[in-house]
Amino acid sequence: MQISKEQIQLVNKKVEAGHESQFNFLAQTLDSKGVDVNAVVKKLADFQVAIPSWALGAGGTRFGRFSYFGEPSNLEQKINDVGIIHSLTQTAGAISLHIPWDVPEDYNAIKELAAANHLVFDAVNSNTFQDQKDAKESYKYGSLSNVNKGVRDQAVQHNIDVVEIGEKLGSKSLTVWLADGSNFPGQNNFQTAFQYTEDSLKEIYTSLPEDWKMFIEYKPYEPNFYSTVIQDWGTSFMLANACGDKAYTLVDLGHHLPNTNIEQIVATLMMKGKLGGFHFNDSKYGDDDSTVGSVKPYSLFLIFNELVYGMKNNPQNPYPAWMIDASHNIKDPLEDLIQSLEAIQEAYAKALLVDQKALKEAQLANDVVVCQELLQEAYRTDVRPLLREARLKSGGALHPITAYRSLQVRESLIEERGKYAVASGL
Ligand code: PSV
Ligand code: MN
Ligand code: MN
Repeated sequence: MQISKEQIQLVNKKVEAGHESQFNFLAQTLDSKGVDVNAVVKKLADFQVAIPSWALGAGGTRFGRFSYFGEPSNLEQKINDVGIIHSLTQTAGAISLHIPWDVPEDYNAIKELAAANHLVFDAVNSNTFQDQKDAKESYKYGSLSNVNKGVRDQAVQHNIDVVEIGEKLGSKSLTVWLADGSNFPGQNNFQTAFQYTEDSLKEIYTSLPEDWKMFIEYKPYEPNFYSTVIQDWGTSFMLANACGDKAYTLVDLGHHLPNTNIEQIVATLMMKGKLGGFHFNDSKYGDDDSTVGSVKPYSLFLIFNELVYGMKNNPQNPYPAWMIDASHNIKDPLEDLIQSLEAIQEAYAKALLVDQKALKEAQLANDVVVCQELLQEAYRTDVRPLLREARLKSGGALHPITAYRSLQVRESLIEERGKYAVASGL
């Protein structure tokens, strides 16, 4: 199923007048504070976040999985789903594939389908955390860090194959997330595991095309529960530096121990020009993969405040690759992704409203109270009319969830695909 511009316009018509008065009121208020409202709306309209192919089906836990019905069961259907989200939000103009789950059969047909849905291919993700059918070696005891050279070689080759697949689709980056680690003290030699990982990553890096980037993701625990080889941003940063200029750290919001100051990590990485990629989600306990902004919206705002500062003041850092990396055990995955995009845009818009000049002055004067006031002034602004205006200007829906429901998208998908289709992936 596809949603046409006309269908969206029709749904928008009913709420357009209300939006106009809300937007005008906010625009006037912000204008009187010296905010360039048009510039903010343009930035919001330009901001695009990739959707991972594995987020389109209902997630699950090791205790079970509850289907949401009408889920995509092949790459074509996954692209169609992202196309639906993008037509409603105008914010999801890219899809991120996971190999081998998403290997295209017909590359040209897949590229055409993506283009018809106005999508590009974001980072390709390798998978050395699962054993593949007929694979010679097993990743039970690690992949790039494995003590067995045969296993390391297989994992390196897999990453090189993933890059080749990505090249055929027009991707420009490879994301490496390793499950490697140990479950019990004494199982691994930490130094050897680190050294093998560095050597393997360097080998992958050597066959990276000139205009590609490599993103190295970190995570403190799970699936291993005693140690993880790439456990934190410092480890990822060291490995990226060892590889070279095209290698970067990737921050996944869920991959931190509780109360870690993620905004400070973001600031440091950007200052060093090494923040390459970003995965959005939220968490209460660990890598919960909850909807971004659903648990700690103020933290998300503080992180965006550093991202906005870095994008303006750190030309040494490339424009980061944005992606949602969440799961939705009980929600309609497409509705959850729409909520995620809204939360991301909201935090971004609020961060754009921070009076950076006044903040600098207050910091120099050590006026702690004013510093806090300035951040909270921006955070407390209801910026949703700005998001709606950005969507309206780009042909999206003023209220994407309402539009999704009134256009009966899920019902059509169930009719098209059947109730019990199953997506490949996590
Ligand atoms: C596992 O924690 C994970 O969520 C990583 O964040 C990866 O990005 C993703 O799975 C897919 O491999
Ligand atoms: Mn991730
Ligand atoms: Mn994760």
